[in-house]
Amino acid sequence: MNCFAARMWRRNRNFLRGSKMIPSNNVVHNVGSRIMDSSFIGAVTKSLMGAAFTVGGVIASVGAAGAAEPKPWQMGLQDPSGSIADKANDLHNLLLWIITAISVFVLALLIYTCIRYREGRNPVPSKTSHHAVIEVVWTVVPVLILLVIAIPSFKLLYYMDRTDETDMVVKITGAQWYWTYEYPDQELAYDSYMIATEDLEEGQKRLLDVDYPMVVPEGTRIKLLIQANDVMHSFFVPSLAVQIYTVAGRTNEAWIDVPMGEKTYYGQCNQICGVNHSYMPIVIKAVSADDYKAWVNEAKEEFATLDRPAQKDDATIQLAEAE
Ligand SMILES: [Cu+2]
Repeated sequence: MNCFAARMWRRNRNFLRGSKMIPSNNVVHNVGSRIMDSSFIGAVTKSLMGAAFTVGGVIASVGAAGAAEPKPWQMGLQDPSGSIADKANDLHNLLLWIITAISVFVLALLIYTCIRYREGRNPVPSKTSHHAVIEVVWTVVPVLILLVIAIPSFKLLYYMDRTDETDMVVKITGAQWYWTYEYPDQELAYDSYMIATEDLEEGQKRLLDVDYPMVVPEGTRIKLLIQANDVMHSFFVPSLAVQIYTVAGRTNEAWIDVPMGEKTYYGQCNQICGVNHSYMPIVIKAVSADDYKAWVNEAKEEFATLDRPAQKDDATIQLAEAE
């Protein structure tokens, strides 16, 4: 608020007294802005609220999308896939309406005050500094708004936190600068690297496609055990609404609800992790149950399996040689 507007506010005899309107409204802005993006209404609201939308901008730029990948000039979130993403999308839409209404209300109030209480029309300023009713109103209304936001927000938080009803487990390790996927039940593990631009084949996406994607069966709830080999990374797949940090020496837990339908989900590391941070995309490929079984058999042959006797023997020989 500029000085002129502030002066005008102070002059208002009956309505806007003091400066308490600012902190109480800012609380609501900050809560809402965490989950905002720059969809159409968001873009309009964005122009009103400036920096409060930084998080939304990041979400939109990293992974805005049609099916399960970013598209040029995408404005909203990626289309949600699975129950978690559906619920997150609903919450986002609710917040978008609330924050838009608040922004429009504050802007209208500001314009009205600037015009109605300008110096020319209101030469003798009010010296009133308190008004009990308006102070109660601008405290209670934001509290009620926060309650309306908190209820669906906590519901989603607890829903996302529940990892006990999953069908399978994938262990994911972030490293500079690739991902390792491990299927403990299948005794299978392999690394997934981005395909360099010069090696791209027809139809492959630059900076997004990888040599070996994480393959999962469609219609499955998958528990993710996530850790890091070196620095912090973050496993982020927007259309499945999963984002979780990888931390060395600690295992984080999350789950994804992969819906029915063969589809490829694209994501990226979104924790600055070094010079090649932007070159460690994530690809989750959902395939039919039969294709998944076939893939597991092929992958077991192609990749190193855990507990390979040959590997242990090699290690023993190397150690013996070292001594
Ligand atoms: Cu990273």
